[in-house]
Amino acid sequence: MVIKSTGSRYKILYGQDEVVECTIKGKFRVKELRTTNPVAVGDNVLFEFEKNSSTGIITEVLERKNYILRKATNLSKESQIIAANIDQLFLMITIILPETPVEFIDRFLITAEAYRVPANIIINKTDLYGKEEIERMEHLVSLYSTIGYECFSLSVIKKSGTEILKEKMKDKISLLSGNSGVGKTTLLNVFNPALNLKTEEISDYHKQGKHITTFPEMHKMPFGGFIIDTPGIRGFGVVDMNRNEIYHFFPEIFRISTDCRFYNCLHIDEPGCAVRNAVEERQIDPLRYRSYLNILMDENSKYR
Ligand SMILES: Nc1nc2c(ncn2[C@@H]2O[C@H](COP(=O)(O)OP(=O)(O)OP(=O)(O)O)[C@@H](O)[C@H]2O)c(=O)[nH]1
Ligand SMILES: [Mg+2]
Ligand SMILES: [Zn+2]
Repeated sequence: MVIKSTGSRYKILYGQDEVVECTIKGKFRVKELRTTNPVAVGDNVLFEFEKNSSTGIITEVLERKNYILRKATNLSKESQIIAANIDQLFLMITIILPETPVEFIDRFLITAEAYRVPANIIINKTDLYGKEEIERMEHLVSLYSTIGYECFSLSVIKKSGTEILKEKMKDKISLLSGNSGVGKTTLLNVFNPALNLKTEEISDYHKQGKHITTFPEMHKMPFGGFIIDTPGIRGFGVVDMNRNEIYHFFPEIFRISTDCRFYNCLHIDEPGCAVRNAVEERQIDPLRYRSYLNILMDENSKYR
C-alpha cells in the first residue's frame, strides 16, 4: 500500500511494517483518468525489488475501491488524485483561527457525496471559543448532524473529545482534510506521539495556516487503522459535476426536490419549487441553500 507520494518517488508499506522506497518506470498512465499522478496514497500496488537494492519499481496499480480527485484549478482538465481506497473522510474545521466558511464545508461535502465516501466533520480548537463561537459551533453541529453528517467537537491541544474520534477511526482508513492551520497534523501527533510530525502556529497577521504539510501521507495508528494527513486545502475543487445534478449532493435538498412541480427544477426561481419553499420555512438552512446557488453559479460560469 502506498503511504506517501511525492511526485515521482513513493513509499510503500510492505507486509506489516516494512517501508520500501519505490519509483515508477517511464510512462505509466491509468487509462480512463487524466491525472497528474498515476499512483496515489492508499493505492495497492505490485512492485519488484531492483537488483541488489532495497528500493523497488512499481509495476501495477491494483483496482481502486474509490478515489478522491482534486482539480489543479477550476478550469484545468487535469486532476490530481489525493488518495484512493478510503473508508471515510473527515473535514476538520475551526470557528476561529482560521475561520471556516459554510460554503467551504459544503464544497467538501458535495465532493464526498459525489464519490460516495462517508463524510464527517471535526470542529477543533474549542479551547479558544467564547460564548459567540460556541453558539456558531452549536449551530453547525445541529445543522450538519440533522442532514446526516456526524460531528465531533474537540480540542486537540487539551486532548478533550479525542477519544470518541479515536473509536470512530479505529481499524479504518480515514482521510483528514481541511484548511491550513486547523490542527490536522497536531491531531496525528496526539494519536501517535512517535510520529513527531511538523506543525506550526498560524500567522499572526493573516490568521491563516502556513501550509506546513505539503504532501498527503498515510500514518499507521497504534489503536488500529490509518489516517491520511493532507496539505491544507484552499478550496476543494468540485470535480466535473453536471449542473443539473449538483443538488443531488445536498441530501436534504435532494429529498425535498421530489416535490418540485417541474422534474428539471434547478431550484432557482421556478414556480412550484418545493426547495425554495422549504428554505423560506427554514426546513432547509438558508446558508446551505446559498452554498448551493453559489456552486451552481460557478458551474455556469465555466461554460460561458
Ligand atoms: N488552541 C488550539 N490550537 C491548536 C489546536 N490544535 C492545533 N492547534 C494549533 O494550530 C496550529 C496549526 O496546527 P497544524 O497541526 O500544523 O495544522 P494543519 O491543519 O496540519 O495545517 P497544514 O499542514 O498547514 O495544512 C499549531 O500551532 C497547533 O498547535 C487546539 O485544539 N487548540
Ligand atoms: Mg499539517
Ligand atoms: Zn425546485
